[in-house]
This record gives sequence, C-alpha cells and structure tokens, in this order.
Amino acid sequence: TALKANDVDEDDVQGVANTIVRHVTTSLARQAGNMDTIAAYQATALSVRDQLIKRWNETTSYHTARAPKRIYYFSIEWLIGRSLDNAVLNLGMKNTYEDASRKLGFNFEDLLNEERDAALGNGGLGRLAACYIDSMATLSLPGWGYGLRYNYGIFKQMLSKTGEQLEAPDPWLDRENPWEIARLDVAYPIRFYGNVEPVANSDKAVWSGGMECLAVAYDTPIPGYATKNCANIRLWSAKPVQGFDLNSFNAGNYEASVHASSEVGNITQVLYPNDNMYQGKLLRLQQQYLWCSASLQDILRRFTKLELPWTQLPDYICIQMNDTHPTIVIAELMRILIDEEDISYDQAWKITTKVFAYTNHTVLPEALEKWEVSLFEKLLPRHLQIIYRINHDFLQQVAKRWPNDNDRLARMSIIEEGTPKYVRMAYLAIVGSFKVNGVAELHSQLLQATIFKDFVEFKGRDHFTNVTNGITPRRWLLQCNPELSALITHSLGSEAWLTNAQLLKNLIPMAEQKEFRKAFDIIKQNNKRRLAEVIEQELGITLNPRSVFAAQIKRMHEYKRQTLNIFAIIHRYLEIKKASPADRKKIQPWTFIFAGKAAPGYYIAKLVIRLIVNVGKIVNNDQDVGDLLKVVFIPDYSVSIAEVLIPAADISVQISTAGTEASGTSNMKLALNGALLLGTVDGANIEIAEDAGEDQCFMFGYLNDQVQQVRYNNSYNPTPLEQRSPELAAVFKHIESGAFGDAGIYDSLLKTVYEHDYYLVSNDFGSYLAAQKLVDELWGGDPEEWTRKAIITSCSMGDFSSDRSVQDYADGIWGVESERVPDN
Ligand code: 26Y
Repeated sequence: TALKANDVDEDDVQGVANTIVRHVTTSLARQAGNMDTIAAYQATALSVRDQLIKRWNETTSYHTARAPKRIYYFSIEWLIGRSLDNAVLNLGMKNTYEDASRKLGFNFEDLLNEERDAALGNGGLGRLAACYIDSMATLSLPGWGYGLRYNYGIFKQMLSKTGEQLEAPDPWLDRENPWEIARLDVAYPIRFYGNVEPVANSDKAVWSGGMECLAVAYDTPIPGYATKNCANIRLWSAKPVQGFDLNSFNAGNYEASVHASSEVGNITQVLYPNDNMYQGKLLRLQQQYLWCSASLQDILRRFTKLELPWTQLPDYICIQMNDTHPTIVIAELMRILIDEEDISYDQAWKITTKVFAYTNHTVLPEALEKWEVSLFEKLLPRHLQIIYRINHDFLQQVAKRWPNDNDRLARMSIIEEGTPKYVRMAYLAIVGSFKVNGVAELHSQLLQATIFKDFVEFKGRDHFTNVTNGITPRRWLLQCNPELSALITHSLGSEAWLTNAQLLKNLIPMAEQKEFRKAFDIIKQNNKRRLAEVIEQELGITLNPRSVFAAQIKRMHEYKRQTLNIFAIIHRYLEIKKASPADRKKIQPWTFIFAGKAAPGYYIAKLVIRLIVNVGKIVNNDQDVGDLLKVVFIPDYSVSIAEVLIPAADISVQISTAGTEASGTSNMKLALNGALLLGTVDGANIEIAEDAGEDQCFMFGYLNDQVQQVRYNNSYNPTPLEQRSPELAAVFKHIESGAFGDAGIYDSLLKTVYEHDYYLVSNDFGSYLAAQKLVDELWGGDPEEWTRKAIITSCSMGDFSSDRSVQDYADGIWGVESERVPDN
C-alpha cells in the first residue's frame, strides 16, 4: 500500500538505501548516478524526515484522540544546530544509515558535515529551548514549541586581520531546509496599529484598521529517544496578505500599501543578536506579537475543537514563557476572550492567570524588557488598554493590602511612570502567571530576595519556585562523544542511562579502577586530538594534546569575565618569560580556548575579542613559550563547534561575578564530558560542585553576599589597582606598553577595571591565579587523580539532564503527564 512505502525496518539497510535513492531521483529530481555529497546529504535527510513525519502523524492522532492537557513552550529563540545525527540516533537508526550511505559510496560523517546549523538563537536561552523540546519528546509529553522562522539566524562571526569581530549574515535557508514542513494552509491574520472603538456597556472593544499580515506555519518534527513520540516546533513566517492594507488601498494610496508590504516582509527576516542586553526596537515588538498571536490562535483553535467551555481552558493548556519575550501573549489572550469570545473582563482574567507560567533567565537590569508606552500604544493600542486595566486592578489590590504606601505602588506598577513611561514586561509576566521560576537555586533565591521581592510579599512564596536548568544527554554525550558513550553503555551493561541519567552514578566506583581510568583517559586524549586537528587545519595553530585544555565558550559579556581569563593568561605569559630555562621545565602546559560572539553594538565585548586574538598572536609565536602556553579564539562559535570542543576540554572555565550568571549550561555540558570545574560560586556551578563534590572542583572568588560591598568600595572608596592586585597592575602595564597592538587601543577596556570595576575583575584576580595554581599542581603532580576526578564529575551529572528539568516542570508547574504512543 501507499502507506507501506514509508515503512522501513530499523535495520533494513537496503530498504533505507532505496529510500535515499528514491529521494535523489524524485524529490531532488536528479539522476541516481549524479549524486554528490550535498545531494546525498539532502536525500538522506529527506529519508529520515519520512520516518519523523510518520511518527509525528501517529503522535498527533494519538494525542488528538486522547485529548490530554498540553504544554506549549514559547521561545523567541531555538538554537537547534544540526539535526541529522541527532535524528538517526534518537530513532535508533544510526548504524542502518551509516551502512546505507556506505552502500551508496558515501561516508556518513561527510554527509553530516554538509548540514547547516539552524542557529535561531543567541546562546543559553535558545539552546535551553532546544534541549527541552528533546526531553519533552523523549518523556512522551504532549507538548509543542512555538517560535519564529527567521530567514537569517545569528550572524556569522569573522575576524579581521587586527582581531576585530566582523559580522556577516547567516542565510541558512539558502539551501532548502529538509527538516521543515511548510504548512501554507496554517496561516493566521495578525493586525498591527489601527484604531480601538469601545463597545458601550461592556468590557469589549473593536480593534480595526492598521496593517494586517499573515503568519504562516513551518513545522520541525523533533523525535524523542526510545519512544515513538515526536514533538514539534512550530515556527511562524510573516507574509503579506492580499489586500492587507485595504484602508490605504481604497483611499487610492497604492504606494502606502506597497510600503506596508515591505514592512511585513521585514518582520521575520532576522534574529536580534543581543543577548542579555535590551533594546526597545519596534520591529522586535512586531516579532513578539506576530509570534504570540499566531501561536495563541493556533492553540485556541485546537482547544475549540473540543467544544468545552472557556473556563476549562486551563485544564487543557499550559503556556510556558521562556523569559519575558512572549509576555504580550497574556494581553492577547485577554483580548481574544473579551473582544471576540464575549467573556467578561473578570472571567477572562480568572482564566488567563491559570494558563501562563514564566521563567526568568537574568537579574541583570540591562536585560529586563520595558517597552515605551508610546510605541506600544501605536503598534498595539488595544493591548495597551488591557494592560492598563490589569495594572489598575492589580494596584488596587496592592493599595488595599498596604494602604498609603505610595512608594510601593510606584515600585510595583506595571507602568513605570516618568518621561517617557514604560511597560515593565517582567511585572506583567508575574501578575499574569500562576508560577514564576528561576533557572538555578541561587538565581531563584536572588530573584525572590531582590528584583521580585515586592511580588513575593504580594503573591506569596508559592508563586515562585526554582527549576534548575538541564541539558540533553543525547546530544551532549551520546552524539558529541560517541567513545565515552560506548564506554558508559559497556560498563553499565545497558543504554538505560540515556533516558535515566541518574544511572551514571553507578559508575562512580569505577573511578577507583586503573583500567577504567585508562580507558577514560584514552578517550579524552582522542577527543583532544580530534579538536587539535581541526584547529591546526582551520587556524594553523599547533596544539600540544598533553597540555591542559581549558575552555571558556559562551557569549562575550562583561559579567562572564572573559577579561579575567585573558588577563590571567597574560600574567602566565609574563611568568614564563621571566623564568629561567630550568624553571620553565617545571611549568605546566596550558591551552586556553575561547569561543563566543559579541553583540554587534557591544563595544567593550568586541574589544575583549580583539585582545584575546592579539594575545594569541604574540604568545603562540613566542620561542620562549613553546608549547607551554597557547591561546586560541575559535571564530563563529556554534552548536556544531561546541560538539567538537566540549568533549576535548579538561577544564571548564565558568568565572562570572558571583550573582550574575543565572545558571549557565556550558558548565553542565563540559562537566558531563569530564572537564573539571574552574569556577566562581555562581549559578548552577554551585549545584554542580555540590553533586560532583567540591574536591573535584576548583572554586574561587568573592561570594554573592560580599559582592555588593566590594562593588561599593570599588566605586566610592577606590584604592589604586596596584594595591587591589599588583599582578593585575603589571598585566595592565604590559598591555599599555603596546605589547598586543598599538598602545591605547585597549584603554577603554582597562578603564572599566581601573575605575568602577563593577564586575570585580581586580578583586577576584588573585584568587583566580591561586585556583589555577592548584590546577597546575594536580595536572603535573597526579594525572591518575585528575582522571579520577574527571570520572567522578562526569558520572555525578545525572541531575543536570534536561529530562530531570522537564519532568520537574511537568510535575511542579505544567500539570501534564506522559502520553506515550503505543509501540504495537
Ligand atoms: C531582551 C533581549 C535583549 C534578550 C535577548 C536574549 C534578553 C536575554 C536574552 C538571553 C538570555 C540568556 O540566554 N540567558 C541565559 O539563559 C541561560 C538558560 O537559562 C542561563 O543558563 C544563562 O545563565 C543566562 O545568561
């Protein structure tokens, strides 16, 4: 039968090879003999896609029939990376596809490398969404992700000759994307601007006019591991609608209607490249609204088919907001219920506040979204009215509880009064949600004690909770580190750890066995050699695989303190230069690896890249240094580069100022792959150190509760840098001498430390050097003990599986349960 055509047994190599050839000749319209690597990749991906679609359909029918409560994860970023390897692994068909491609004359690895990354995200928040959808599928939860289909993902990073970051566009859809299914029939109208007319004697209003466009759905199926369930990420693309701007068209203003058309085309063009740095751009608000309105219309259409009263909406759907970016969806649900479904304001509010939950990812004030009221009013006039009403009712309750406390009212108001006025999105998110969570223990405590303190008093402790982040062990161990995965599976006698990461604990005793340590060590060496080959090839830098590979791989940001690391490297360089040839023999060799992008407008972050690159140029070519010290900046960091870097690291550099990194997730990926943590007492580092044991980690630096005081002193009772840290003062002198490029180019960067040193770089410098010294001693003194610690670390990371995080959300917040498609 026709259906059977898609059915291939998991281990039917010839059958799979046939589907690949069929896609070359049909989907790609090529002769089978004319198959190059790109075509082979595309046909293979399409063959895998058939498998995914089959599961997607089965999952959809099953869930439609069962009608369970569903969870919708709203994220404006989805940092997926490549899909082919991950898909065949999750399907349990990697061997089959390897054999099938060999049969056709191709090496599967080569096909994998033809795939472009889907890089629709900046960093941690976007990658978290991708890990969570993998876990939702694997846990067989009835859930979908919703986001935007940007034509351009995060920019490509290049480096100029002088080490400056250059940005180029990332036209990832230029080659067709085999992983998406265009659903041109699933499209919703979206309105912007226009006028609002109140409806007499009701809460209702009529919003009309302005600009209308369409949001069109594109689906990316996400297979679970060891389950037939397949989740979905539905991404929206903006499209002009025929006669969309009837007003200007009818007025004979053809030009204006064409102008609006190009405005529509812009909406989903490009991902905003800022991470933890807010900019109030109109286009961004258009993105947010288009995404939220389309997703909500889609969800409500599905709910409406159940023919249930609106009061039951919260029993059937939960929407998790990944940060405040989708907060407008709260006002949108209110608008639809009141204006379109004839529900009273109070009833609508009761329903709405049972649907949403909000995850906060930062306490940094510069990352908190607040929209200018005037801009909001222009683009979304009806929503602003609704927000004012929400705020009015909310403040009345506050005033009732704390009479005559005007300061409190001003502090808590969703509208920040002043010139101009702003809408504080985090406050709207808290007021409109039934649960708010932070992403690691310390972060969640800080939220409750600082930026959301008033709201804890008002809403009660139970409104707030913690869900520590996690990472998927499928991509971040099975896929990126196949040798270590094989060792684990062999030693545990089963693959069950891939869906129950707690089982890794059972391997901790193996750390005491010499044979196991040796096997573990050989794998690390292999991974280091694999990375060294790539770096030699791409950057022409020769690495010593016997050196400590220390990786700091994350967005460039002052709070993450790549500065602390590069200044310590310069210090190390000066020490090597000072040492006699005899003393140099006692120095441990290090390779410092950096990777990460800076927001295009973030001048200081870009200067840090420049410094790192230029220090590398000097240090890597200094005869006195040899292979005692190498500094590598890997350009254009991506998910696929991370997959090569992470398994090769010995040391995980996680050195944010205490209290600034909400969680971090590269810390988890690196630890899972056996890197020892060199870090501050911040974010999830704390929980990693607890689980791995502090003996396994090198922790240093001021603690969160000391930071405020030190920061105050830096600003108001400053002491000369020489006194705060003579070593750092010497490093600065060397930089200022022009050792790494013209004297003066780094002045504005150094000034941030000389002056306020808001992030305590000078204060933590000494203890960072001391922590590195401990690393030196262990590396040089007791390699067996090092490996022992690495094994214990890796096998203690069970808690950081995103399966655990997502199960915590499901049980503690979403109230959704597994709905596993029967195996039959
Ligand atoms: C408002 C806009 C400028 C904005 C855009 C992106 C604000 C924030 C972001 C992204 C934030 C982000 O990636 N935060 C990171 O989230 C990770 C996942 O929870 C955390 O591990 C990490 O500590 C945090 O910085």
